Amino acid sequence: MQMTFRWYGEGNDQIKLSDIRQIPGVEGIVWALHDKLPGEIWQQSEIAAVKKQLDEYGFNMDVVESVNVHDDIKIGLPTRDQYIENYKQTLRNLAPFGVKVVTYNFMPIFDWTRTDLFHPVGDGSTALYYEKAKIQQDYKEMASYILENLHGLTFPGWEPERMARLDDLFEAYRPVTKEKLWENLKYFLEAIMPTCRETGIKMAIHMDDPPWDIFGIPRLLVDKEAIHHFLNMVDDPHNCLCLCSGSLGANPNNDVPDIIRSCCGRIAFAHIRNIRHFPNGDFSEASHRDRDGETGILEIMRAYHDCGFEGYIRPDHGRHLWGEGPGTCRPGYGLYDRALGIMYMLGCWDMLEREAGKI
Ligand SMILES: [Mn+2]
Repeated sequence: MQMTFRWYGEGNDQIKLSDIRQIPGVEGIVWALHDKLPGEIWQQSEIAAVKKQLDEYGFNMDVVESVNVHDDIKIGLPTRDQYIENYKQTLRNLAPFGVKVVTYNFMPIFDWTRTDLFHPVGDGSTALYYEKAKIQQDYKEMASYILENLHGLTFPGWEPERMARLDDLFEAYRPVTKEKLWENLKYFLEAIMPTCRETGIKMAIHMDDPPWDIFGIPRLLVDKEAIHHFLNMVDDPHNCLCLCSGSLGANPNNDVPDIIRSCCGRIAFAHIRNIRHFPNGDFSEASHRDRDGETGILEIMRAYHDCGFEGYIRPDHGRHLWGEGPGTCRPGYGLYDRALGIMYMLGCWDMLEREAGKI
């Protein structure tokens, strides 16, 4: 297991690399070129500039999150082939810098979706929150709420350019059934697998968040059955998962530790986060401590340890603590709760290692 921390880049994140350096156990930065639109080629000079920043603090840049997939690929338009060529070139440009895992998602139109980005948890902190009743209504209302609360920061999947043409996007996705979306994902992966074999880069698809259809648009990576369908559909060791415990855990029927045990060899990257469910179907993100939610963090850590997991792990969304809030931190990506999450996970891991006689 290698611990990492997501960082949004110089001038795009209030957290500094020097802050992250003080969190025990962090070996790598999960990074991206956040000013790139989906479909654009990442140039080596731009990648080199990030590498220089990370080198200064001794962090590796093994994991990219995300290289976003252009809508034309998801929709299956004839123009997709050019965007796939661009994607392959980006992989070729990343490989010489030591990049080993590229995370992406195949969610149509919306990336992760919440109705409240700073919802009171009850102890003075705030967290991301999903109010089920609100997602059945107007998608524009939800999108504009999220955009207003990003405080000028860019957020992958929520690019203002894309959000400005939501009606067009919904129209373009109208013919894309769930079956068609699976086909388009297969087409994309089969096209890029030779480049992955050539560069050694593993593609790690993020789970859909939340793991169910929203606003009538299909979502694919939602449960154990779908994950196995995905892995069998393109059965290549470079076709991997970014297994997000929080995304899957939003559906209380998903047994996340069981899912991990069933496909651990194909998990390249693990997002770990805890979810608290409410009886009406709402959910809130919680601290990483096992008992603060229902995702089963202790059993998740045990599952990874039992499987001899050698991939990358990072704390996923955290609460906003100690003065963090709108304007001072990215929703879900403050410093403190993610640092606490790392210490909790490393505590679990070290104990498992000790029990196994490894340390
Ligand atoms: Mn995640």
